Amino acid sequence: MENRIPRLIGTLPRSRRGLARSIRRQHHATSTSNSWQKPPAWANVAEDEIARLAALRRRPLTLTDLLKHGQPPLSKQALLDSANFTLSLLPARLAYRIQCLRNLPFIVVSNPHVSQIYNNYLHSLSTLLPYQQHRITTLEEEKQFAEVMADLVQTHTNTIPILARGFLECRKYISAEEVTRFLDSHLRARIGTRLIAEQHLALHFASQPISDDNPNPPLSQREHGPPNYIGVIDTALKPSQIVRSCEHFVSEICELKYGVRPTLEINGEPDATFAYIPVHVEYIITELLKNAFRAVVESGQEREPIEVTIAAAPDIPGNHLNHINNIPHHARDGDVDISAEEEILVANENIRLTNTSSQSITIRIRDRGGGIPPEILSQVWSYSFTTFSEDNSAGGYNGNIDALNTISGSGGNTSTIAGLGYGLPLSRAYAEYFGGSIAIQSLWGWGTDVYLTLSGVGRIGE
Ligand code: ADP
Ligand code: K
Ligand code: MG
Repeated sequence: MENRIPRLIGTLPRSRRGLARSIRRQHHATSTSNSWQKPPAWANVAEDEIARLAALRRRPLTLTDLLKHGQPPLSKQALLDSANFTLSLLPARLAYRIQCLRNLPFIVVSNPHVSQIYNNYLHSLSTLLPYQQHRITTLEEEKQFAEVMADLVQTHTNTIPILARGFLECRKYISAEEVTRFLDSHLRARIGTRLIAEQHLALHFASQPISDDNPNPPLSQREHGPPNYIGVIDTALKPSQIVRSCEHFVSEICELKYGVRPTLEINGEPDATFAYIPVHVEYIITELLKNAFRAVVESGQEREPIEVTIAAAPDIPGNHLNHINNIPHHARDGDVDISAEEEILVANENIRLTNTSSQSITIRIRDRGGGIPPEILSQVWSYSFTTFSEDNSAGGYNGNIDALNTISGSGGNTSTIAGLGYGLPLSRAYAEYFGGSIAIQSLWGWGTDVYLTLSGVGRIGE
């Protein structure tokens, strides 16, 4: 699911898939040489350059940032602006991540899996540095830059299972709290960095009719990518549709594990739509459904349907103020170093650009799986805390080797029902990234309600 390049390709019109494939082939060729033991030559980025870049000010990413270059009709200038904007953000973010990884205890950074991630960051930074010297001014340069973005996205695809394995192996040397603190900022920062790269890649694919001879092709010549999309953002995302496709996927792995398929009912407003990033919603809903399915089966209540209620916030004037109130005052992005006041200013800027159809959607997932024992409630948000184990022994901060061994090579342990302990904290990181939230209400002895609120971006300039 986190494997966004194949996903992006899946949503592209056929004519553009060839380019995507050639870009992928190219960076597969580069990433196979990636070995942690001996940092390859390209990973030599000068120390003082990393320090200089890491010290640069990083500001939070807003959906406005993502949308501003991508609105149809896409022109040559907008595409070049998007490339330069992307280039202005990424090196500082990567350099700061390199520093954060270095600040881990030495024995942890020396772990082969953690150092593999460290080297991936060095590699990505080194591929961007040549572009820092000058702006991207031609379509040829932009095309090369898009290849660098595809490489960056691909290189970092497996970060989560690799880091999970690394921290599992290092659990004697670093506390669960320290790991959670590191992962929370690292994975939140990763959400933003991937989005920046993927948004430009998506615009690159959507811009194919543009050429130097034809910098502003007439609308009739343009394909805008999948209908309703601006880059990676679906401006008419229907949560009920995503719930159904995630249900299908989770039912399969549930049946594989337990031999039963609980049912799921959707009520509320199944026709509601809003503007959001589909892959984020898919990740969150999959994790929440896995938890609900597991709970009903393990408590012997698999006949009790899981109830999903979709509620769109009413469109009343002034309602958009909710967006400001919803922004949590802690950084939603691990790479952001600004004050809460500034964050609100940025949120305001976001809202000015959106019209009144902007709204938030709350999805309640209600299961009859017995609830969460009060004594573990405070721990469920910690990375690697799980009560899942193949032999049903007591839970803890061990994560689960079995879960790791069956990782499908995508963004998390997507092919197993539970066990890595990353589902809830990572879902919350995704939800909070753009000012949403996840709250759990457990009715111990009966079941669990999970409230997922996502703040949409609305449609911009119809
Ligand atoms: P994992 O599913 O890998 O264990 P999560 O972060 O998704 O990791 O969940 C952590 C723990 O929270 C689970 O192991 C389980 O004990 C508890 N939990 C989460 N959702 C539910 C639910 N709907 N019902 C009962 N327990 C839950
Ligand atoms: K957890
Ligand atoms: Mg889970």
